[in-house]
Amino acid sequence: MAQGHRPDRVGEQIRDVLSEVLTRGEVHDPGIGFITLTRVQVTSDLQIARVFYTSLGDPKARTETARALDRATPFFRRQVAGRLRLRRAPELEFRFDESIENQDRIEQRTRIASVRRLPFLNRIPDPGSRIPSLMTTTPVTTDAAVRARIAEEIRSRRRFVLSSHVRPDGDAIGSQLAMAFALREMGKEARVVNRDAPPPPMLVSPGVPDIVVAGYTDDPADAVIVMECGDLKRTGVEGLERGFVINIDHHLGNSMYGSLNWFDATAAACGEMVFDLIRELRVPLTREIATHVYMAILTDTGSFHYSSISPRTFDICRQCVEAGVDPPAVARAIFDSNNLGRLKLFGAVLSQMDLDESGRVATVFVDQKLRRETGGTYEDTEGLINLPLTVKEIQGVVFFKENGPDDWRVSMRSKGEVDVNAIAKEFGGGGHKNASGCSATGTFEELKLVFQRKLLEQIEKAGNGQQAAGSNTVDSGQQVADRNQ
Ligand SMILES: [Mn+2]
Repeated sequence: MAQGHRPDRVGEQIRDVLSEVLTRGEVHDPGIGFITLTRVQVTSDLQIARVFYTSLGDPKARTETARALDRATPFFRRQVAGRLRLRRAPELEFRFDESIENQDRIEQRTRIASVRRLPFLNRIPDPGSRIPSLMTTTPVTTDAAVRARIAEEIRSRRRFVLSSHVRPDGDAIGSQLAMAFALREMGKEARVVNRDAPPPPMLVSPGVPDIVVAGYTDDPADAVIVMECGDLKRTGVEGLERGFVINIDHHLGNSMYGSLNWFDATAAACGEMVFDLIRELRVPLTREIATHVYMAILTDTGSFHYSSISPRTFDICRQCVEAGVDPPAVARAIFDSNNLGRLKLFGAVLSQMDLDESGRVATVFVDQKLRRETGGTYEDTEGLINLPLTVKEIQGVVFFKENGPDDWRVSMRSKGEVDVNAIAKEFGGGGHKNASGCSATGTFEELKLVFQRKLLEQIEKAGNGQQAAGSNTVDSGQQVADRNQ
């Protein structure tokens, strides 16, 4: 492949990059459907690359695919330029491969490949190695395809361990318990293993008593399903890595650690994905399952506040309510179950809130001293960070929690286009655009100035925080983003 003349070589490289991008599910446009790249033809001046593909489906689906590819073209081109280190990547033109002969061949391969279970799909190729050439002639996975694969694996296995991130939130607990109830409906065995106990408001949830709180498991069963967790290490549960791991998540930066990876950043909650999977498994939507899905969505959208909400979110919720969920009861259980220590802690933290000179960046902190005085815990600070954002002028919040001397957990929230994920990434953390976290060391006073400055920079980049009234949008998974540290 390294030989041959340059346009051919570049064509093959482009095909490899695009296959990889598609296979790893980096494009989240369901319109793309189930496509196969057949060949890439590059003009001799390297200006244009024609990317030929086939797709399975009717003419309507084909049109959709063509449109989706059009929309994604700038993204693909950036990927090509970045990965092949080209100063100027060729223009990409996607073309449906009309050759019937080719179509037959592909369909045949599809069948063969699915029997062989495409072992390399959804695995990150070793960065040092070439992408297997087979990949370029194999159907790429899309959300629907990988979900179908996961369903197939679940049907063929009997015992499951379910896990999620440390300090689980509503989406973690909701997704896991919905899945656990669904698996049990199928007559399977499901064990939920988390390093930390569920937060107090979720303790009323049916199924919580079955959660095993442990940092180790010596029995990864027939498969491990990790939901709502960006990296396997973040489960805090050792021993899971010895199992067949199914990774289902919606966090940007998911490390694709599973034997099967289903990643969908467009989901407002991991619970949405779990819902779709349960439907795929044709498990009836019982009240227990529906309640946990609803809880996941309610909490991960900040009670339906955030920009990640889509029509799909409400469609799922509608089905949950039809299945017997009682929304006011769930809301009361989750939001109106504070303890007094938490309320006092909120009061103490907010009374010490600091605003920068612009009045647009708020800083709050909790140290050990404050915690002791109010009798609250760090878990009690959940949700506190969102309160400063209810002030119209405030565009970003930094929340410092003291881990130890000069050692802080830093959580950030922002509105609209203000990107706090960019700041968190500088410190080795991450999350979402409007909700991110990291760790930092230093004195509170110096860190406060550093983060205030960085947030102000992001606010200015986003257009001085000049936003339309009512654009108080915070991304999903915001409680989780705190923990992405
Ligand atoms: Mn989530």
